[in-house]
Amino acid sequence: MPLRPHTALDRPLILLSNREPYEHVHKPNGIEVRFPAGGLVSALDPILRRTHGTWVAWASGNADRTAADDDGRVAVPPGDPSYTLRRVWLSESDVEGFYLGFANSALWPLCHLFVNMIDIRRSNWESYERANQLFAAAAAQEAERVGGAPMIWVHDYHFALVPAHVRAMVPDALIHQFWHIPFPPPDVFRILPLGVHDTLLRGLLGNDLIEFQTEGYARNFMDCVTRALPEAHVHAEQNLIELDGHQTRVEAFPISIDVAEWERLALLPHTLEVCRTLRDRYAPRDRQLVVSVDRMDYTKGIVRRLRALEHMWTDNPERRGAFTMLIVATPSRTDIPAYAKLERDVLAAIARLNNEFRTLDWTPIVLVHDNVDADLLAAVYCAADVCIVSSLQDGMNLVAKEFIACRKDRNGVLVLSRFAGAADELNAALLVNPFFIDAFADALAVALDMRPKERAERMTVLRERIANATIDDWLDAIIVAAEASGQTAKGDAAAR
Ligand code: ADQ
Repeated sequence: MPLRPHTALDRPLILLSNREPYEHVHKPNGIEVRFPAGGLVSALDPILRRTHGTWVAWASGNADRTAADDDGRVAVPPGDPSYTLRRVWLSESDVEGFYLGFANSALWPLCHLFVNMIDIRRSNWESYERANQLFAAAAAQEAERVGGAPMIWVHDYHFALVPAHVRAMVPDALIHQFWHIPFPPPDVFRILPLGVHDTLLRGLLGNDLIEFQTEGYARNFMDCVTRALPEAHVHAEQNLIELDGHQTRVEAFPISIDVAEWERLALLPHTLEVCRTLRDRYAPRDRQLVVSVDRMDYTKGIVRRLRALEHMWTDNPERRGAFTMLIVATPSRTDIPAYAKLERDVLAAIARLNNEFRTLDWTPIVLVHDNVDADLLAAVYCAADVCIVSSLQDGMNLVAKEFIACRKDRNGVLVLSRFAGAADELNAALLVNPFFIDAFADALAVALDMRPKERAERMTVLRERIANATIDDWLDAIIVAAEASGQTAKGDAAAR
């Protein structure tokens, strides 16, 4: 992805995320480099290459230490190095306490409003604080190494405390952060204990700019600050917060996908062939194919989706055999008990429904419980009559956008939860409330019965939406806004 000319950075870029873009692992034949799957790494790697920047991340590979120098640095991409990966080592107990514990068992359910899943432990919080200090120190060292007044771009909820720590160590850095998941309203946020929720907010206010997926999450953040930090001045109408003489802008930047790349994948001969095979196998004759693609996560509403299917097949026997449901779900965070339980529940529910409704020539639900390559995902999207995204809460949801990008044929219906950030932009989809099981099943029936003309009209609008809001546009807008917020802050400091 080329950087737009006006996005050219005139300062060194240091990016900080939990996942690293390249991981070294021991294999029987030596050390192998893995490029972790996921849209974000592939979206951000090119800007690091172009700007010869630095990426600070957790060293997750078991051969990472061997491949890096004594300071944890390794030149990447392997074979054609153009930027520096700075690895941060975490002890096993910190991985458990910081990552699995506080980030994924307290902050993740909190931000997604799963209040009964929130598990707060003192030791996990201490580990989160420790890990944030370690990452901040690594970013500060890199800032010193590269010199100048760098742009430090922090990613996600794992690092709420990093911005304030970095600001204390590198006062002239431009610091900003993209928050990938929802931000909860104050009544939910204050479930975090005193001393924790205010520390998190103060940490985030070390940023010059905080980027949220939607206006709603940005508003929630400002409401939380108003409630928890009376000493802060919140100028909500200007999207600005002042604390201890420092200004933070708070804005919405809905993330997107590499639309052109998904369009390309969808038209590959191999993709078209797999697409045909899927239809022959699961949607022969006039049977339809409904698909879903998610990480196996309780926020994605997989169990509710199965309940809606059960409701439909129980109340409308004529719908049995009329479509096959193909669920592609990649295992996720399996070390956390809530995720292991979800996996068991989903497998059991699918087995039960298949047992109850299957016929001689029809298996109602097919589960692919695996991580699938992007070209195969494109084939799944292309083969679908209907794609369901039933998140109970979701920062954005990229699957919805990937499905649209793959449907150059303007066929296929997107059934999209109102509670995914993507619903703000993609309101030409069939929007559903996944908590309202009957209405969810009704919407699925509408999608299955929709005439080609309406399918094409809706898909045309959806495609126009994403054509004008790609990952390039997102990156471009953030870099420009971050630079502008840095200049405002500098101007204000000079005026004081
Ligand atoms: P996620 O919660 O992971 O991301 P999502 O936005 O849907 O949710 O992204 C998932 C990505 O994983 C997609 O690119 C998808 O193609 C891929 N994927 C899903 N299932 C897969 C499978 N079985 N095999 C291979 N790949 C699979 C978080 C937030 C979201 C936000 C993103 C980006 O929770 O709300 O949209 O970050 O900011």
